[in-house]
Amino acid sequence: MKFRRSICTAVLLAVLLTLLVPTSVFALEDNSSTLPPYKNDLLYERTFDEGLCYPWHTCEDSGGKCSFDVVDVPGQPGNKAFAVTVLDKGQNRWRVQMRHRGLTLEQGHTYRVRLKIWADASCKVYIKIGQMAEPYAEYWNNKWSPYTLTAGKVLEIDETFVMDKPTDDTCEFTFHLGGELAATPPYTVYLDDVSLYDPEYTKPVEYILPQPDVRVNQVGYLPEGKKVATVVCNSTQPVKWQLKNAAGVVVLEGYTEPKGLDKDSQDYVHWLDFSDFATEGIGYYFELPTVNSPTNYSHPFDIRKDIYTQMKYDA
Ligand SMILES: [Ca+2]
Repeated sequence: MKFRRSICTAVLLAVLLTLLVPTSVFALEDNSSTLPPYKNDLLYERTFDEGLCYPWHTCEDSGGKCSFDVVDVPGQPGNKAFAVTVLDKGQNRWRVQMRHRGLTLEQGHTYRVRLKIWADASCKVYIKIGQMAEPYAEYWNNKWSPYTLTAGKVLEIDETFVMDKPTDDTCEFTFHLGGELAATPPYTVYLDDVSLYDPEYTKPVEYILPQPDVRVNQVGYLPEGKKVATVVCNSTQPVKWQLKNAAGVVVLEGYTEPKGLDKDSQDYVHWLDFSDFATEGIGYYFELPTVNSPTNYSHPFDIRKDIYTQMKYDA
């Protein structure tokens, strides 16, 4: 499955780089002939043509449900697109999202936004670039209105905007698909050739991912083994954690066990024991729903019997 390959490749990349250069991910340059230079683009995946979508991901909440994949675009050999299938539209538009986080918009810079989006059912989509947490300031959108998609027809967006607010490093590029905007599920929305270009910006050759608050073993965990993650958190009280599967569905939740100050790192650490969870799967991740931090999550990881043998094959 392409989805599995995409996730596995992303996880493998993270694993290898964890072993080699902790917390670093190298930019995978695309060869797009139509988009601006990759090195001046804030986005790390623009064309999906290698079958990868990371760091694009989906988010579902309060009744919203979706699945995602990287799929071939019919009639265009070699061209792939990010595909999000809306399975349940949820209570409102942000209950189903696809998004790219970790963006910094710099005051006074001019940004060019480009993308192609289409769907196999007529629907609406609200697209914005703005803060990923409260107060959710929006720096670019379609004049506060959703776009209307006509089934099977590609909508191309090519706009520029100036960041006229102070530099903000808490931004995301997100697409709201749920609630009142949705067609009757299931249907699929496709994204391709997406770009956020700033000629004044140069992408670091080595992209330093923000270290998540929940530190997991990115090689993965054995289903029947002891499974512990470390949580870095200032709270001296237990904090709530949620284990989610690749589709964003909560599969287990609990509270951390505060362990005190780690003298080496000077971090206050908690233990998160999820040994009771033995269901094999790929792309699990943690979230700390009550922790108000932009990194209140973990990197994705697998729970599989063959984590160690699989690594040998992949490497
Ligand atoms: Ca493509």
